[in-house]
Amino acid sequence: MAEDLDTRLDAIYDAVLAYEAGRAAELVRQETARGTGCQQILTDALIAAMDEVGDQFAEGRLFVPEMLMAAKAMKAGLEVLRPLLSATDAKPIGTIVIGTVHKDLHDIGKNLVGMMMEGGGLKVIDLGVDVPPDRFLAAAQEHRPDVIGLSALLTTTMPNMRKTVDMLRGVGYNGRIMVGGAPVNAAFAEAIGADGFAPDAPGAVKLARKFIGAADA
Ligand code: B12
Repeated sequence: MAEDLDTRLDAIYDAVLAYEAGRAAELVRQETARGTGCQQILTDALIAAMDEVGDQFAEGRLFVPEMLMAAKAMKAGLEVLRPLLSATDAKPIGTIVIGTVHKDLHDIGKNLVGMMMEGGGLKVIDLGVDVPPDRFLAAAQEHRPDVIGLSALLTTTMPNMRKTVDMLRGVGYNGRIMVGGAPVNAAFAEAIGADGFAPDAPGAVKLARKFIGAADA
């Protein structure tokens, strides 16, 4: 009953746009219990709602406080999906250090990438948001990760990706570096000397597994 599914996904979308975190979480819970896939809930409801919020913000129809409330509702839904996205019984095939670059506070996409990396068999060390280059460097030295993932959602913080890559390469970090976030693309990744870019969380996992040399990647 495709129509019913659409209606139910619309209800999750509406809950995020109404800033109702509890309702969003409960509807996501009901949807997973029905067996609907995480990707569909993410793409058609939760991420779609954040895109709408971004559009309304760009048009001046809502402001930062509303954007924050919608983000809280989205995060409540995402937390319900966390155990499903990060579940794995396998021993980790490698380690990724991930963080949002300096002066950037957006973490929903980075968190989603982290959850799916765990599900893809990687050990994840999450440095959080507003991470300056030297903290990435310290984490690289401490954890010796196979991959470092940098996230940025603002055009103004993209240069901090370059600074981070420069600092890591400057001290001879020779693992892989991948970048992502809405304003980032493959050409930018190449221009700053990163090893790769992925447009979304499943793509990020595929790329990390390829870097690590996993059999299926
Ligand atoms: C929610 C939100 C906020 C929240 C963030 C809350 C939080 N905890 O994250 C708050 C309210 C704090 C916020 C603040 C601001 N925001 Co804001 N925000 C958004 C919004 C609506 C949604 C972002 C989001 O979560 N999307 C959903 C996730 C799942 O998608 P994603 O982040 O893109 O991640 C996916 C991929 O990009 C990729 N990915 C992400 N990271 C990585 C990392 C790697 C390694 C890889 C491989 C892949 C990857 O995989 C993810 C999953 O598929 C966007 C609009 C938008 N459509 O993006 C604006 C947006 C990013 N914000 C914007 C702006 C302007 C701001 C502010 C400057 C507003 C202000 N005047 O204060 C501040 C900046 C604060 C700061 N210093 O960071 C602009 C940026 C414009 C630009 N070109 O730079 C946007 C685009 C809105 C707009 N249309 O104008 N924001």
